Amino acid sequence: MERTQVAIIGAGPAGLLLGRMLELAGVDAVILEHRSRAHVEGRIRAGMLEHRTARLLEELGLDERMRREAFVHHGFEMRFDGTRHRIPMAELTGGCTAVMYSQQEIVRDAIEARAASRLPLEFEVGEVRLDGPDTDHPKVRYRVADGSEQVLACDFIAGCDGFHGVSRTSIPAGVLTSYQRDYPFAWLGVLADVAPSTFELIYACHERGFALHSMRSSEVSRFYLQVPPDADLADWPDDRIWAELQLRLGTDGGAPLAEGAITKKSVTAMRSFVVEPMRYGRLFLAGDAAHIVPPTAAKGLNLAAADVRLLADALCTWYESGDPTALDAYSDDALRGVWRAQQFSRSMTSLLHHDPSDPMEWRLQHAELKHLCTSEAAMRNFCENYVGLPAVGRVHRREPEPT
Ligand code: FAS
Ligand code: PHB
Repeated sequence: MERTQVAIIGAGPAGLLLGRMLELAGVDAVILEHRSRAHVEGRIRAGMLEHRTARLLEELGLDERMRREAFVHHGFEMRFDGTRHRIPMAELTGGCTAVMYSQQEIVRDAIEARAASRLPLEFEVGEVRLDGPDTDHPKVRYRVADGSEQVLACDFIAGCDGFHGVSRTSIPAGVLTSYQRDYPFAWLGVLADVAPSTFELIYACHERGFALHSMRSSEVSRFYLQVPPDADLADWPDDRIWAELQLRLGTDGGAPLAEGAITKKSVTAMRSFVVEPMRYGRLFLAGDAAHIVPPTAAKGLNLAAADVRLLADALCTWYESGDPTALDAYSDDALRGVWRAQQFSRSMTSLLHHDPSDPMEWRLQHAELKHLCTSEAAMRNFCENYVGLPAVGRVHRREPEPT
């Protein structure tokens, strides 16, 4: 039987950033991931970091490539009825910016850092099972490539294994309360080998549906189109995607989008989901394992980082002093930020997507959009939510060895 202090299930942003914070504090952890390294590093997901997430990557020493390659945005555009409106986000939030640096780059940087530190991160493990998460001596059982079973004894288990993971579903029925809302549309996400048409993001509210112009680098653009929840990629050939993007993101007299080869397309369902509490004994849930937000406001990855910053602070405090207060407060502290992000993500999703079955809602959305784009107070409130909450939780450092 192996032993560690914290067993981390999942090598997505939550698991990897938690592992890094525990490493800096001198707390032992093992990360168990059931997909391959290539699969984990190749997943196309989030693209925008809140101010606090970018600062956290700097504190963790994971910012070297981000500083070189990321775009720093001070504002974004709203488009509707053929008009365009720039929202000066940084000016309205005391200088908070958004950083365009994709999730897969963060995952790559964090995996490389863990390999450089020669710390345990096991890919392609199978049949992960949690043993006694509600006892003082939990274990994680899993199989390795040769089929043999391993048993990892630990003090704590961090369930960072996403929405479809094993951690949340290991908690007995009746312990958790879950909240879910499914939306009557999905996002068709597109990667294209073409330079972004604008430096900043463009959100478009159009009667044919929502569209977003984003980016991954100076040569790669990222787009999203609102599609029906059961959309089939076979119905979306490249020329139809470009035609829809040009229509929905177009403005009166504005230049068309630059087009290029589409290299990836996928459909993502839109849902809001939260479980309470985010803890069961010595099992702590973080990130998508505990909550899912519609991607409209780019909160998923940022919430995962906020959760594990709180959890790492609480775990390190317990190891340093035996004080369980922060561990006992983790779920409530994390859920405050989760519900704030859920409310804003729901609000931004409702504001920008079109439900043709509700003409009155469409009029109400336009009234809100016009107010948002003309009232400084409305813009300030929107931007305060968009840039995210201030960081909570301390990044602990290992005490230097006595000389
Ligand atoms: P993750 O799902 O990223 O990571 C969980 C990890 O656990 C995975 O590597 C998985 O393989 C592993 N795992 C699962 N079960 C396991 C088991 N039994 N044993 C061991 N390992 C296991 N967010 C945004 O902010 N903006 C976006 O544009 C955006 N787009 C998205 C598009 C898609 C298609 C999806 C699915 C999500 C998107 N998100 C977006 C949200 C996304 O970025 C998540 O919020 C983020 O990945 C959360 O990170 P984790 O909590 O680490 O979960
Ligand atoms: C993205 O680039 O993935 C992205 C950016 C901003 C959003 C949503 C998604 O609001």
